Amino acid sequence: MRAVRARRAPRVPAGVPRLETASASDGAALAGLRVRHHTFFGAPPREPGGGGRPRVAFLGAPFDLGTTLRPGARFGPEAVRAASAWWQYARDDAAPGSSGRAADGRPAEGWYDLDCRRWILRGVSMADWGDVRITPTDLTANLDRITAGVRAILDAGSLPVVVGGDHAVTYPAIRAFAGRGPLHIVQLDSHQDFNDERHGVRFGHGNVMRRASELPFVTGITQIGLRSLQKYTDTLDAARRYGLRTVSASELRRGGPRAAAAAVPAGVRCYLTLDIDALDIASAPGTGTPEPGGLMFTEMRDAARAIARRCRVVGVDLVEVSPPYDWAEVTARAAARLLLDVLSAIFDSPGGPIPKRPPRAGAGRRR
Ligand SMILES: [Mn+2]
Repeated sequence: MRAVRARRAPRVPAGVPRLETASASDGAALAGLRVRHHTFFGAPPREPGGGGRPRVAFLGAPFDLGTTLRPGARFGPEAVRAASAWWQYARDDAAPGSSGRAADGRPAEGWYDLDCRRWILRGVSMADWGDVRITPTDLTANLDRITAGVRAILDAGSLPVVVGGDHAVTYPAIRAFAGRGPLHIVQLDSHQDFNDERHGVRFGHGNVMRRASELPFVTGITQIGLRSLQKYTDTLDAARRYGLRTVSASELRRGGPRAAAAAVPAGVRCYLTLDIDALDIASAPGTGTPEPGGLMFTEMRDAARAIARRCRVVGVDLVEVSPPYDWAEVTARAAARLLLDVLSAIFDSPGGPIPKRPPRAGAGRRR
């Protein structure tokens, strides 16, 4: 290896302008430079005033004050945004005005899925609504702002996709559906999150499904992928009394993802909450409370897809991605791809949540 010679200006390859000498004539070269701000899948940010009515609206909830033991999920939204850059909503070599962005009023390009052999999410416009502002120690205000954000998305007529944050963000998200009709909650998770209170805590990530079960418009809860060890008989009793529908990780593996999805009542209005720790600890190490014995990516994805086709999904969240425990973006990347696959099952299926434009030519319907 050659020694590096000091005190010599680096050689600039021919044709690359030095920035300090760039002039108007270098416009073409400068056009190749960009400051990159990640949004989910490179989708455009929310338009001022909330116009444009994208069919999917992503909302980051960088909140992890509900976490037991290992915090870090507050960094989840940014990590999933960065990982999602691999799957760009619009090609960045497209000419301005033909980028397929919702802001242009043009259809989204979608992606061709080589596994499914069809286009997915073609014409499904998306926007990144940014993150809910989270302030230290103020639990009530933080949860209220999450509710307000989801409510605003619903008022805009878009499908809210909340990216956490720990699982505590799900309760304020579900609360935003008050007054909009009955809701069945489907939870993919290794834990039940059904504790009433521990040490006086009622809104942590381990209480979230209990709080959801108390909402008058929540008609039932189905939990899929369970396998954690439960210590509290009062929680087990409460789960039985409430009538939680449960499919354990082993049951899913034995019966397959479609059979697991059949535990969900067909045709219900459904809020789908995806805890990334439903995946096995090896498939998703970057999470606060990982559990061995979990699902492979394809098992979680296929179960979520089957649920999305069986029900009318009106809200989605993906929680508990915790980048400090991740490596090689394994977890963040799995989370981002899971979102695309679930959204495809929602929007590329007959009877999606929001009235659709007619299917475009070439947009295959195979599944
Ligand atoms: Mn959970």
